[in-house]
Amino acid sequence: MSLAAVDLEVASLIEHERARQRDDLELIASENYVSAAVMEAAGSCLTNKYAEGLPGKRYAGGCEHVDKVEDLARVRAMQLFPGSEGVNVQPHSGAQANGAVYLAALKPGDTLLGLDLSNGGHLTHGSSANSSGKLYRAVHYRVNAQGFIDLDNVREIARAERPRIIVTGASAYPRFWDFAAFRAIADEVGALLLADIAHVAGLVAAGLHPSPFGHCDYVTTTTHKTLRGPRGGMAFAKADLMKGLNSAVFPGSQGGPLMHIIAATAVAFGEALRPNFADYQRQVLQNAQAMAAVLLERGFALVSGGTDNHLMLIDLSEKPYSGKDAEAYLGAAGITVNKNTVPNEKRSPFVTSGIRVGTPAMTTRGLGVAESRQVASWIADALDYGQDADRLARIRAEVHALTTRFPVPG
Ligand code: DSN
Repeated sequence: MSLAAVDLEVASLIEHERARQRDDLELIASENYVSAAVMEAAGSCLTNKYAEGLPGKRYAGGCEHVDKVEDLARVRAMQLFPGSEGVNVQPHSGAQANGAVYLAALKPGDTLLGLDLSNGGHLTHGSSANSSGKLYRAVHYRVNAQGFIDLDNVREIARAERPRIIVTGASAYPRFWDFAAFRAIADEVGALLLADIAHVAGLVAAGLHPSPFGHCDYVTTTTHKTLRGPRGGMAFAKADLMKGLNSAVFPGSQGGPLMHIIAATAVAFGEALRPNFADYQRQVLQNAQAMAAVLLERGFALVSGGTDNHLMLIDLSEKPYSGKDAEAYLGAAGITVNKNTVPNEKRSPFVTSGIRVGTPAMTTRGLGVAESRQVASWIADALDYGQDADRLARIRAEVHALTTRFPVPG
């Protein structure tokens, strides 16, 4: 029986969400649209299967097919990231992947050094609200006045605090990471080095962002952002650290892996290994450059003055409205973004003084540089005239006319 026949309430909510994703412009930097093939694998009968353990060493029978699926995902993951030495594709999310690395590498109370949350870091990089900040002694580095990672600041804190692990990577940082420089600091203080590349993994795979492999002891990522797979996570480690990492994932922190998601991940990685994936990532970057240029022309401040990657942070500190207001104005104009803290944030995380804008999803539906410039103009108009409901409605109609021309995959 179809979903609608069994449960009209849920079916109709899914239809509303499908329409929202189709009609509005998705600019949340951590989101993307998967292909129909990835969606099919994620919705497959593999959701029925328990497979605790690793391929060939399971705690349940009947794993002969899912073993091959997980092996495909692992092999393809390592092909996507040359220099990787081992991977576990079972973490249910990026947060789970980071938690497993910490479980493998740290003892409770050990010191972890990561990027400050309000400077673009992630909750799992030692926020006091997250287990990473409750179980471990978390200290943080910050960006400099220009909005760039301050390596002098990192070195100074590392020398003073002697962390057991240094965490690189971010949720809202628009510039490249210098993993070699972090390796030198980690070596100087005897720390392990983790790169959480959840945001930039697709760019790394395409060779458009420096790779952490060869520099870091551990690398974690989600699978659903620039990598364009199903919602999930994975964790890589140097060969001699893989056994500990595998035990930290299962039985350390998870039970049965989500085999339908691992199958969908294998499909997405197969897609990412095709040459047109690098073309897509190049377009993601060109679109981000085009949007940043228009926003700067229109007088908006961008954290660090621009972007090297798929996202930019509009700093609204000097504007008479907050990030929360801006998110609402843009939402009324059919453009979905998220409010975001900016360096030296004065407002609460629920209000903020910034918005984060990303190009992965809109690029997947085929928007190019000309459309990106148009979208940035709409953003500027919607922010400049946010109190004018008629104007926001007119922008929304134009947004919908554009999105009709660029269907979402699947
Ligand atoms: N929520 C993700 C993001 O938007 O970057 C990170 O967890």
